[in-house]
Amino acid sequence: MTDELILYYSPQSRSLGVRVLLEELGVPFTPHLVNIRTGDNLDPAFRAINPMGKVPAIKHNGAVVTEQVAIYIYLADAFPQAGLAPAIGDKLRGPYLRWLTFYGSCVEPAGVDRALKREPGSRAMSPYGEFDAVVSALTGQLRAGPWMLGERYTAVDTLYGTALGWLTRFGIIPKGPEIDAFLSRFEARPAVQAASAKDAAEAAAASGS
Ligand SMILES: N[C@@H](CCC(=O)N[C@@H](CS)C(=O)NCC(=O)O)C(=O)O
Repeated sequence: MTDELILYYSPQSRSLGVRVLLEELGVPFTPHLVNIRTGDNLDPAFRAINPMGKVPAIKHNGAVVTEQVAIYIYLADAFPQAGLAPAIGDKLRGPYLRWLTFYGSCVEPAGVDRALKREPGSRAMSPYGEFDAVVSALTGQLRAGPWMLGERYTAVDTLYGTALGWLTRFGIIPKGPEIDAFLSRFEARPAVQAASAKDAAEAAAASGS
């Protein structure tokens, strides 16, 4: 059976990371534009794919996967030949899942609270504890380098590379030597450059410029 893979995306959004991942995996896919700036994501047709009305989403051989972290885990496992997911039994599998999940359960909530100037509440009640602890955990993990899990580039790096790109660009997470060095390495990757160029071209086309 030939794989059928559809990426529901909007340019200049969290969809970019999944595009980079697909480029790294070398997997052909059909891009399906869901322009969040014109509200396509709230149409019933897209809500049938993702009731949350959020991109990115994928459909692979009929199975829908939503939520960035689930999409990264799913795709890197589905296309193992690229070596972006440590296999079950590999000693990196635990750290791999840990840092992927840490993004969704700690980094994004901390970043969004900070961007919206929302108080996180008490340390014990907040899912991420304290903003500074999140940044310091990340920085500590990047210190040894070159990648999040050390020598091996994995889907964790695709996630953090794209996310730290926008989180630092918007001044939400402060840059520092570790994050700077990581982003320079990440942005030099051919897959990142190719996916970013396509994303920029699609953003221009979607805005009619
Ligand atoms: N929890 C979702 C968040 C995705 C998300 O917030 N996507 C934004 C684009 S960056 C979106 O679809 N926004 C449009 C809207 O909610 O109207 C995930 O991790 O995939």
